[in-house]
This record gives sequence, C-alpha cells and structure tokens, in this order.
Amino acid sequence: MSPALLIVDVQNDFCPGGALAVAQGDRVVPVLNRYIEIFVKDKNPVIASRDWHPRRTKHFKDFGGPWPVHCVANTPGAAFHPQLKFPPQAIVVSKGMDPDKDSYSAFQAVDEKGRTLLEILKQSDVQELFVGGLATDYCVKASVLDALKDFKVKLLTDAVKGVNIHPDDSKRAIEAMVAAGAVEITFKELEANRK
Ligand code: VGL
Ligand code: ZN
Repeated sequence: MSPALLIVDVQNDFCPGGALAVAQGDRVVPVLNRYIEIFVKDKNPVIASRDWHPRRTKHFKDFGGPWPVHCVANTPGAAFHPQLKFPPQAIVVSKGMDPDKDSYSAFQAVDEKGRTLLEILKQSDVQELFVGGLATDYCVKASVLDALKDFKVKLLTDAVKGVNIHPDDSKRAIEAMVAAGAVEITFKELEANRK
C-alpha cells in the first residue's frame, strides 16, 4: 500500500493571530512535523495544500461570501506556519484562485505546473492518503470526502483542528468522514504499527 501525506492549509491566517484563526490551530504543527519525518524517512510523498485567494473573490464577505479576508496570495497570512518543517521535496498545491468560486477541497488545488492533486497522486502510484491540517470542518473534511473516491484515507485525528462556528462542527465533520470510510489514526498508532 503506497502512502502519501497530505497537509491541508496550515497557514498563518488559520492560526492564532491570523485573519480566520482556528482555536489552537498552531497545535497541529509539532504533530505534523513528526508525521513528516516518518514520510520522509520512508521516501513517501509529502504534499501541502494552501488556500491562495485573490484580493477580490466571492469567497470573502466584502464580495458577498461567507468569510473575512484571509490567505490572499503572496501575503504573510497565506504563508505556511513558520514552524512547519517542510522537506525540500514536498509538493505544494494551491486552491481558491477562482474569484467566482468557493473551493475547499485540496482536490481542487493544482501545483505550479498546473497538475491537480489527483494527477500528482496517480503519477506517484499512491493508494493511501494520510490527511491532517486545518480546518477539520471545512477543507480537511472536503478533501477527505474527495480523497475517498480514489484512495484509502487515514484521518490524523491528533493533527487536525476545526473552526467550529457551531460547537460540534468538528465532531460532526469527523463522524461524516468516518461514515464515508476514513479511518482515524494518531501518531502513536502509526509509530506502533511500523515496529
Ligand atoms: C478554509 C474557510 C475558508 C479551510 C478555507 O482551509 O478550511 N476554511 N477558506
Ligand atoms: Zn479560503
């Protein structure tokens, strides 16, 4: 089973102090770094998605959408959290560039050559996707539900945090992902299974 790690939207604007901060969003960073270390050691792909918006988009309240301005391309808020330890071979995919659309799933993202996430994963013969990051109730959920169409999915429950506009949103998002076929896993369990 050839695995890959997908790190969803661990960007400054989704962390404390950011424009659309997820409570304790930065707590996922040290845990994700441990997952990254294992994937690098095993020479398996590490992919990071990022929310990468134009200044004017229907995604933002100013233009009729649901969200405050966040993750505007090439601004500090859109940068990955500074403590996230990306290996040089990590692949970055960007989404949310279309000013007329909301897009939450990393499967709507493309790399700098225009390859979609699905194309990248198929080219690397990936069969199993490990998913963590932000936010549990939006982009992580949308990405996992899309991933399940083509891959086995492990949800890194110790490396996700949610927006929780309603207090139970993250809990319900996890239930929906599990009902669709995702399997919950923690770093401890991953480590135990490698030994
Ligand atoms: C996200 C809200 C708006 C996310 C992106 O990455 O989960 N949430 N844009
Ligand atoms: Zn966004």
